[in-house]
Amino acid sequence: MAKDTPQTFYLKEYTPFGYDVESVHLTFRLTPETTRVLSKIRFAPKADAADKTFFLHGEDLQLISAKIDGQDVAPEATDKGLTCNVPSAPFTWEAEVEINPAGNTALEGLYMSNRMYCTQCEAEGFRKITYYPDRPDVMSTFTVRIEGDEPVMLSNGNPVGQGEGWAEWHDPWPKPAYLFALVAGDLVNYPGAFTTRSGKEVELNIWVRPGDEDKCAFGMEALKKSMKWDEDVYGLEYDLDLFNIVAVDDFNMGAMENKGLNIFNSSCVLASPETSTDANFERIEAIIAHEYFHNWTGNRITCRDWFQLCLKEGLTVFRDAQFTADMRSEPVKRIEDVITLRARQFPEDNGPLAHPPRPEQFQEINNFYTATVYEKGAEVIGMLKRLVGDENYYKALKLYFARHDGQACTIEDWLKVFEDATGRDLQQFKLWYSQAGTPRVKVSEDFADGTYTLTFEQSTPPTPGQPDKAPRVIPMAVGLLSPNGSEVRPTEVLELTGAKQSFTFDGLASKPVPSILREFSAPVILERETTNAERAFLLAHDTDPFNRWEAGNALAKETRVAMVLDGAAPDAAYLDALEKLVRDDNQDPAFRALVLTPPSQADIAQTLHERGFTPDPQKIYDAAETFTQTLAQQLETSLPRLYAATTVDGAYAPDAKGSGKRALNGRILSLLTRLDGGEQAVRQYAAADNMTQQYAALAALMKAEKGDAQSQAFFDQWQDDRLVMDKWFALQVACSAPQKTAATAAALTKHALFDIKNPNRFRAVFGALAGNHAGFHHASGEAYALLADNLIALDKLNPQTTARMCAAFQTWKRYGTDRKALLRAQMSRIAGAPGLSRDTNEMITRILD
Ligand code: 0A1
Ligand code: ZN
Repeated sequence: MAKDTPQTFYLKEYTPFGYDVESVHLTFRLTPETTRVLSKIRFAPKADAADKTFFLHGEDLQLISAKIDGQDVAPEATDKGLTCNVPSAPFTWEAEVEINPAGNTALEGLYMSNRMYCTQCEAEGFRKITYYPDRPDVMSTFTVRIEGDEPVMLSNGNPVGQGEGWAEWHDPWPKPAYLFALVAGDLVNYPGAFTTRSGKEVELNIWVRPGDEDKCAFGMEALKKSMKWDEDVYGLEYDLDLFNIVAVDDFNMGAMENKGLNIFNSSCVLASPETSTDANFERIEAIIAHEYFHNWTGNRITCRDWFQLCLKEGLTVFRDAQFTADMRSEPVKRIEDVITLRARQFPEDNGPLAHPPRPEQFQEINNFYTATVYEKGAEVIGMLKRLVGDENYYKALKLYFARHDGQACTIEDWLKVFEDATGRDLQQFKLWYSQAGTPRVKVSEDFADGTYTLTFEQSTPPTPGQPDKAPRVIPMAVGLLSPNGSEVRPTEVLELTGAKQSFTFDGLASKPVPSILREFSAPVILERETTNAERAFLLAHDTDPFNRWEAGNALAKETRVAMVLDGAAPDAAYLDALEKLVRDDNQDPAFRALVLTPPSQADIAQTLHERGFTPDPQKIYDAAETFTQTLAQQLETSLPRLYAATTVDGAYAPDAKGSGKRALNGRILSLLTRLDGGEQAVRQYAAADNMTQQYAALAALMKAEKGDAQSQAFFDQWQDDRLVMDKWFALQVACSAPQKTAATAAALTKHALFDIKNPNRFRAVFGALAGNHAGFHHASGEAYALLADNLIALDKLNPQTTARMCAAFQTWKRYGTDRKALLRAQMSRIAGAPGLSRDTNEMITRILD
C-alpha cells in the first residue's frame, strides 16, 4: 500500500488564528487508562481575521461530547483535529475527551512514568490532551482542576485550592499550550526559597520520588544562582509566587520550561557526589539555568510559530553559556562549547540534514530541536553581541523585553530591536538565520615595509535546497604576536562582509604571528596554510586561551591525520610540547586536561573528509591507540608524580577548581593505566568516595580490558540506581574494541535491566554505539544492522527518540563504497518498515537523499 505523502509546513504560509482565546479551564479526572479531560474555552472571533476557519488540533483523543454555549454540537473530526460551525460573536466551547496516559509510550501529551502522571507538550503535544488551537501564537490564561487519588497534583502557576481528591491551579500569565504542564503522583519535595530583588518571596520545590530527596541540594542551589544571575545580568525577575521542578525518569529530552512547573529528565536534575560525575554536575547546573532563563526568553516572550524556535532556544542557550562561564571558567566553557559544536553541529551543517537556524519548512517539528537551532542559534547571538558591543547588546535586550513582553515573536522582531537600539543595519547579518552550511574562510597573509596584511576569502558549500550562498558578516577576532611571543596588537574584531577582503596592520617591526578567530568568534571553518612550528608557538604563547587550545588541537589533528594517511609516527615536536604543558603546574589543570584530550575519532574522520579523503575508521582507531600509547611512554617517568600532584584531597565539591583537577587526574590515570597494568586504577577504584573518580578508574580499566571485576562490583553496588546504571550500560559499549562493539551492545539489549521504553537507557546503549566510531563503522556492518533493528522496534513506541537517533547515520556518505552500501541497506530497511512514523520517515528520507 502506498504511504500517504506527508504534509510539509512552510514558514511563508503563516496565517494567524482567527480567534482570540480569552480563557481556558481544564478539568482532569485521572485514571491510568481512561483519563477524562473536560475543557471550557472562551473564544472571541478577531474582527480583522482574514481566515475564520475554526480548526482545533486533536490527536489520539476520543471525543465524548462537545458543546458551544451549552448546546451540543457535532464537529467534523479527522485524525488531526476538528472543525465546527461557530457563532460570529464570542462563545464558550466545551468538550470532554478520553485519553490513555498509561498506553502513551511516545511520551508526548499526558503519559505515565513510574506510576506518575506527567506531561510533555512542546512542540505539539497539547493536542494529545484535548482539542485546542495548538500553536505558540495562541496565548491564554489557564485554570486547571485535577481530580484523582494522587498525593501530589501540580500544574502551572499558583495553587488556588485543594481538598480530598482534587487540586486547583491558576496561571495568571497568558501562555501558549506548549507550556502547559500537569504532574500527579507519589512525590516528595525538597524545598527552598528565594527573595527577588524587589522583595517578592518565591517558594521553590524540587519534586522527586521518595528516596531521591538526597539528590536535590545541588539542583536547588543552581536554581537560586540562576535566579540571582538573571536579575544581576539581565535585570529579569521571577514573576510567580512558586517555582516547581519535577524529576521524571522517562523523558525524551533534557528538560522542559513549562511555566512555573519545569519538568526534568531525572538525569538532568538529580545529583549527588556518590552517583554523579563532575561533568554531570556541570550539565545539571547549566540545564537548570537554561530552563529557568526560558521564563523570560521563551515564556514571557514566545515564538510566533515553530520556524522561529531559535528565537527562544538560541538566546536561552547563549544565556546559559554566559551563566556557566560566570559560575566557572570562561575559557574552559568556550572550549567545551566549541568541541560540542564541532562534534554535533558541524556534521549536521555539512551533511544531508543541513538547515538554517531558522528553517523554512518541516514535516515534523520535533525533528528540528537540533544542534543548529540550539547551538548555532546561540553562536549567531554571540556574533551579534561581538559586532554591536556589550553595552549595545544589553541596551537591545532591554528594548526587546520592554517592547515584546507578552507577545509571540519572530526573528524579524528580534533583529529590529537591535537595529533600533544600535542604529546598525542588520540586513546582511540576517543571512546567518536563513542560510545553512558552515562558511569556509581561507586566510592568506603578506608582510612588507612594516605592514602586515591579512586577506580572507569566504565561501559556503551548497546544502539541501540552497545551492548558492551569499557572503555573510563574519566577525573575526584577531590579535598579533611578535616572534618573541609578546602581543603586538591586542584583540580586534575585523568585520568580514565581502567574499574577499583584506585588512592591514601598520608600523610593525617584524612579521607577526597572527592569532585568528580568537574565542572562536564565528562558527566557521578556518583554512590556513601554516606550519606545526607556528602552531606550537601559539600553543605556548597565545594570550587568548581559546586559541592556545585551538593550536594544540590543530597539532593533534595534523599528527593524527599524518599517521592515518602516511603511516607517520606521532609528531615528536608535538609530543614534546604536550609534555611541557602537562608538567607545567602554573597552568590551569582544567586547561591542561582539555589540551590532553585528543580530538575524537569522528573529528579526525570529519577532517579527512573535509580534505577530500575517505576516512577508514579502523585506521583512525589504530592511529589514536598508537598516539596515546606513545604519549604515555613519553610521559612515563612523570606520570606517577603528575598523578599524585593532581589528586584532589579532602571532601568532594563539584566546583570548577576541583573538577578541573580531577579532569586532569583522570587523563593522567588513563595514560598510566596503559603502562602499569591497571594497578593505580584498581587502587583508585577501591578508594574512590565519589563517582567522578570511581567512573574514571572504571573507564580506564575497561578501556584496557582489565575491568571485569570492577565492572561487576559497580553493577552490584549500583543496580538499583537507574541513572548510575545508564553509565554502566554506556561504558560497556563506549570502551569496547571495534570488533566487539556490536556484540557488546547486542548482549546489553538482552540484559534484564535494558528497557527499550526508557529513553535514557536506550540512549545509553545506542548513543554509545553510535559514538564508538570504529565500533559503529566496523567493516562487518553488524553495528549498523543492530541499530536499525532497534530503531525499527523503538519507532512503534517512541517516534521522537527514534527519529533523533537516526542522526547516527547522517555522515554516511563520507565513508568508502562498502560501508556506504551497508549503511544504505540498513537505512532503506528502516525507511521501508511498515507503519513508520512521520518523525522517522522524515529523518531517514532526508539523510538518504
Ligand atoms: N524546550 C526544551 C526542550 C524540549 C523540546 C521538546 C521536548 O519534547 C518534544 C522537550 C523538551 C528546552 O529547550 O529545554
Ligand atoms: Zn531551551
